[in-house]
Amino acid sequence: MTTTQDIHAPDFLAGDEFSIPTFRLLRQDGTLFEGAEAPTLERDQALKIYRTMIATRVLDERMMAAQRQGRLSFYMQCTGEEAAVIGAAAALDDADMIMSQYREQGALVYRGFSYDEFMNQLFGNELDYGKGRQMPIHYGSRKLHYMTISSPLATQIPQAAGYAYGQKMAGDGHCTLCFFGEGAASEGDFHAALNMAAVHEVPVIFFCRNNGYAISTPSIEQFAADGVAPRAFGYRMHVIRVDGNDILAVLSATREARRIAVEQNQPVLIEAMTYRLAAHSSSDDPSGYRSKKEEEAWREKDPILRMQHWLVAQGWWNDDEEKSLQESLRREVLETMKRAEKRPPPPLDSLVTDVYADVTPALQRQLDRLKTHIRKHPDAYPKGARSLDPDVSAQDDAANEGGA
Ligand SMILES: Cc1ncc(C[n+]2csc(CCOP(=O)(O)OP(=O)(O)O)c2C)c(N)n1
Ligand SMILES: [Mg+2]
Repeated sequence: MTTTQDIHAPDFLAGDEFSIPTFRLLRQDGTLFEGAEAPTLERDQALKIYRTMIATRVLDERMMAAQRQGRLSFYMQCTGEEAAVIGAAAALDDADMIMSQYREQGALVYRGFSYDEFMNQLFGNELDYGKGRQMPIHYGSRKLHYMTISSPLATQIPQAAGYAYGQKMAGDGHCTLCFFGEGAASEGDFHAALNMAAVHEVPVIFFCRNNGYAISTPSIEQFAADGVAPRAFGYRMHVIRVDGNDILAVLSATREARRIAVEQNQPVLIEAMTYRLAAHSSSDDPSGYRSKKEEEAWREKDPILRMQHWLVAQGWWNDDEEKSLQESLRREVLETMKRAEKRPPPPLDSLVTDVYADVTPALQRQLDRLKTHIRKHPDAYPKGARSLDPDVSAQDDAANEGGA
């Protein structure tokens, strides 16, 4: 469909003719803006959201410290973006699909992914669902409808459009929420995905975390337009910009987006304005590309404190509860980490056993060569590595279980 309206002079429209407002409900002190109405939120769900925010931050702090101690090879924090991520997850049905980028572990915590499950993936031990084949932070859970993370940026965006098309065909009333950063939105895949979703009218929520940076590149160097939100018009899509540090606004906007997606089979774009308070990853040092002053200004807008102030004003939370929650979570992370570190890696054969229905001769040859190499240089491999013989590994398992 194109417009039929004619003009008879070269009257250009300028790209900056409209700017998109930001939807906000909560002030930093936990009070509502004048005229703002909090979304319906029962005490139990409010506390679940808040506990999830704290559990995510504690996990991030501890695992970053573990990386610095050399216990973990790599880590990425969600710090500062908890309201955007967890507010979005809390607006969904638990059976809706979530497709993430890599900084959205809070959504997994909200769905019930345990610290044990996080640690098994981070340490790539025998209980890791990915069998130790991926870098740390590539979580996923079939049970929790959370697609496994993949590193190449933006690949999840067209996949989300396709998955939501399947949901529409199945007619089961579910949608897909796809998280991505404003940096990933610079990939061609973003545009292909939005166009495909709009043309095929699929129930997908594209949730952009605009945290101001793609590693060291500030968003001002990424696009000239007013953020990512205006792009929705080009695809004829519903869109809203929301204060990503305001949990009530994120929850309310995402609930409404879900309603549009599921009831009208229409895609929606949400741009959540937020800030990555920590480094991009454990391999990054932000002091090279942004000022302490800028970071401090955003620390003042901490999304967790904003929700805490609101909860306290409701009479649903107090300092003692805060202290005991923080302490028990810290203890739990440390205990879980010790358990996961001690577990052996997956058996070496698992590298090839479920790639195809049967192990191909070429893969078998590679595995045999690898084993010969490891036998020749045993000192170059971790002491805790499994026996190279799967039968002996099975015996080890039985012995370990007996001794545990
Ligand atoms: C296709 C591709 N190009 C480059 C990279 C390297 N890379 C990893 S994260 C990242 C920045 C992404 O920024 P953004 O989408 O804004 O997410 P944020 O890290 O800010 O949450 C880049 C360039 C990659 N993983 N994949
Ligand atoms: Mg970013």
